[in-house]
Amino acid sequence: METARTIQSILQDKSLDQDLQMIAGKVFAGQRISEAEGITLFEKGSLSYLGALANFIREKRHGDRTYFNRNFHIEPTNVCLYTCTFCSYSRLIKQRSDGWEYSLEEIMDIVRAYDGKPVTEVHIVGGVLPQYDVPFYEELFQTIKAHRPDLHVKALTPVEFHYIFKKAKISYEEGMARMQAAGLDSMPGGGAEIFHPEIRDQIAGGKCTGEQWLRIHEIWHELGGRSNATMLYGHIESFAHRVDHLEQLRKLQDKTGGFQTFIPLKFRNKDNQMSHIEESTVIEDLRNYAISRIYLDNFDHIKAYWPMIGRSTAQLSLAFGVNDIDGTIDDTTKIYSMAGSEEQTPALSTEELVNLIRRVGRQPIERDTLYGVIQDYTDHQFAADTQFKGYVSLPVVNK
Ligand code: V47
Ligand code: SF4
Repeated sequence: METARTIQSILQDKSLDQDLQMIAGKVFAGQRISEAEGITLFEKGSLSYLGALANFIREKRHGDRTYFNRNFHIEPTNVCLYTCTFCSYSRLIKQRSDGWEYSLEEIMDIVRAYDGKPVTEVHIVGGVLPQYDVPFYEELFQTIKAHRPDLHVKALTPVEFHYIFKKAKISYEEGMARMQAAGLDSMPGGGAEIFHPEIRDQIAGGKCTGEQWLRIHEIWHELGGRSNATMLYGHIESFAHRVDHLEQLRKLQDKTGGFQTFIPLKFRNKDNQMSHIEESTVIEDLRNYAISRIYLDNFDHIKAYWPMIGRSTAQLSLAFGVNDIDGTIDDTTKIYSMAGSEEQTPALSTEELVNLIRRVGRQPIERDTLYGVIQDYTDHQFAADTQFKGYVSLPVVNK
């Protein structure tokens, strides 16, 4: 796609705001933008301007390549002792009698249900409860690995780790080393929310702090592990809080290089304590993807999590800096359907995911969790290849 011309036309636009002009020049030259410039982008950047810059970076790094994987989720429980105001799992919202609390055997039944299916990753995350402790997770990871050694275990977040290590009276260092020895392969990006205490204390009080979240990822990276990072946006935070969050991630990434993917998570407002807050618009969602792509110059990948934003916005996001749309999921996550996402039973076959990416002119690549290429589907013909209707141009960025 002709994005270089698009960013060049921005550079030549004499009527453009001076600050935005400067930032476009930096992005074109591959230079890092400052925190103040990040805030300027949020305050003044139009959708088409941000899209042109983010797509320029995306295509410089990845061309049209767009990654997905074949995965399934296990949520051991949908009850939680914490009371995050945005979460439909919180005990304030959910009566324990409405919930599920799987035993190790029940979790293994789910793992075994995928025997013989070509999934490469299990993503395990859910609420925090006392019975899920260090010995429980050690046994769980060991049992999964003994059953299916090639299945990548992407599990838990610093929220659980902080809680279980404190309870076991062990250090983060010892705890993460034990998790790794038991079979933990990588860490998903959850629990990050907004790091700044002004916001975190109001929406996620009591669970690990922003500093603790970052420290646990740092220790994991020092052990050679890889992980993801998220940001929950579109509730009570300001643009400055979002930029502070991105800055903390960029700093840690400079130090360790252990993050693979950044996943902005749009706040969904059904059945939680912040239901009165209106959800962000699709324009704000796309602007947020684009600014994340521009700001996080040391992150390889920006992911749109389609079960949360829906398939159409996921397609659009591929023109706003996103180069990964997660996985097939197989209707195994409830976090977003319970919080009001359009995707009430999220599952896509490989063919559907491939076509979703192809229909907006990008190249679908199946990856493993660590971004090893499993298969390039660009020219792949499915047995009954009836869905792909050819490239449909996007109106905003390609003008
Ligand atoms: O930490 C909870 C978020 C996260 C709501 O690493 C909500 O590949 C919006 O982190 N509205 C967990 N968001 C999920 C997560 C994740 C998902 C997909 C891929 C990866 C990855 C990580 O979900 C929580 C919280 O920030 N969340 N409730 C809600 N109402
Ligand atoms: Fe518990 Fe996580 Fe929900 Fe907070 S976001 S209430 S820690 S499940």
